[in-house]
Amino acid sequence: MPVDLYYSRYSGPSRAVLMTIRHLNIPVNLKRVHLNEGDHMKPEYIKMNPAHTVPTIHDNGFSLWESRAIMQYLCNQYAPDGQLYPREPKKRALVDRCLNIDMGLGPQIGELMRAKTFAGVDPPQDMVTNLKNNLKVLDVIIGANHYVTGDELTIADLSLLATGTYMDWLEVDVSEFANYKRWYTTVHKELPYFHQINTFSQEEREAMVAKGRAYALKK
Ligand SMILES: N[C@@H](CCC(=O)N[C@@H](CS)C(=O)NCC(=O)O)C(=O)O
Repeated sequence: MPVDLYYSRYSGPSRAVLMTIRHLNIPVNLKRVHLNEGDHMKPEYIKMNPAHTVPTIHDNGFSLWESRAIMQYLCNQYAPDGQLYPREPKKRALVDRCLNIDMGLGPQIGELMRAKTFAGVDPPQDMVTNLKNNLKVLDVIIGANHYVTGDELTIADLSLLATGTYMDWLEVDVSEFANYKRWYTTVHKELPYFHQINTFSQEEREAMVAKGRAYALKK
């Protein structure tokens, strides 16, 4: 039976899960959630996910939200011996560490997006500095690795790549993080599904921003 994925096309965490699904060739029913129209606040959605976030999956009677937990579950359930979420404890710990760092980036990106994109104001400098402090740590972790944690692609790459797409959108200058920049530039090109999932036309971006502003004003 296919996995139901409730997602928003613009949401980084949703895109990270979708990349995992595509990478593992898991049959999926895509269920689009329009955040700017309040789909996620409807009682039936909140019943499934009281945190009212995307992504959420429903797999054969089992509901789960939090993108990184979903990615870990999908690997455990559908590709337990695969390299995307290695079984070996130390390798897995390095993946988990990067997923946790990525989780810390989420709210920082969210704040920047609310200021820059939706409110149209310059974000306070400390917002940018906090984000850059995390990018600096990632830059050191990546070092000379090809992928974030070593020689193999893992869900840490997929999660961080989805987050990385916001850097361009929010005009965060990553040039001082040479390893991070090299990793992002090289690895996203290797994934055949990356562009279809993560690229938006200027028109799509503008429509999303306009709807986001209107929804924020209505609330
Ligand atoms: N840590 C969560 C974050 C999910 C999240 O905040 N998603 C946003 C879209 S990117 C959302 O659903 N916002 C609606 C809301 O919080 O009500 C995850 O990784 O799944």
